[in-house]
Amino acid sequence: KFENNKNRGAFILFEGCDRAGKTTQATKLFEYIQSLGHPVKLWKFPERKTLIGQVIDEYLKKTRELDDRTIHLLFSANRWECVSTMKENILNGTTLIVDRYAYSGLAFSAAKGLKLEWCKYPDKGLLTPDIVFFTDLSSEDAAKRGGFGEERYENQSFQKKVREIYLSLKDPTWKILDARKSISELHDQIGKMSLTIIQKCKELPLKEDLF
Ligand code: ADP
Ligand code: FDM
Repeated sequence: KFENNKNRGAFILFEGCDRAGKTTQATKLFEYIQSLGHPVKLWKFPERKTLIGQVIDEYLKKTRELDDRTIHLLFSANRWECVSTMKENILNGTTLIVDRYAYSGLAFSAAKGLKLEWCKYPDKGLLTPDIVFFTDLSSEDAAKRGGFGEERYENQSFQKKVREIYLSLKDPTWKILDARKSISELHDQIGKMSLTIIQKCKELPLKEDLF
């Protein structure tokens, strides 16, 4: 373990609407960073394997109905139950590449009509990402990528609302990427920025002040 966060890993987050290329880019970045010999792990939220994650999985697959606020709190609890492991990894020098996090929580719940301020509160004080790659794609272009799946939220009009809310949430840690670019062009851009942030983070404290 390193003292005072010295030589910690970076917390790199991917956010974006469905089909925007988050999983493709997160996986490619993971392979790239690993090939350079840096300790790195790939994470994804919701983490469907935990007890709370199983309930979330049923909700997303539409085999369980839950009140909007209840599911919002479960998504948040699913992050909190992972946070100590995430922190331990980062402080041990491992870079975490995370596919979706609290911004997804805000965008999807607010798109259903819940107040943003109410939605933010349960995630207040979570580990703060060092950089957020937002793969931006219109819902029309997303629909062209093989159509939407069967899970809850996978339809064009809802994704349109989600995108608008996402874009209202951006802060200086966000890098908005045009997801219409080629997979390799995006990967090059993301790879360069990630190496810079990995170096920078070695000297910076890990923050726990989300929202
Ligand atoms: P997400 O994780 O954001 O839902 P995926 O990475 O699963 O998105 O990508 C959704 C679909 O779009 C996949 O079929 C993937 O191969 C394709 N795709 C990803 N990135 C691009 C890109 N830059 N250009 C064209 N198609 C892409
Ligand atoms: N989602 C994800 C939320 O509504 N809130 C959250 O906090 C998180 C992390 O779950 F529709 C939604 C977003 C998406 C679904 O799908 C997860 P993927 O395909 O596993 O990312």
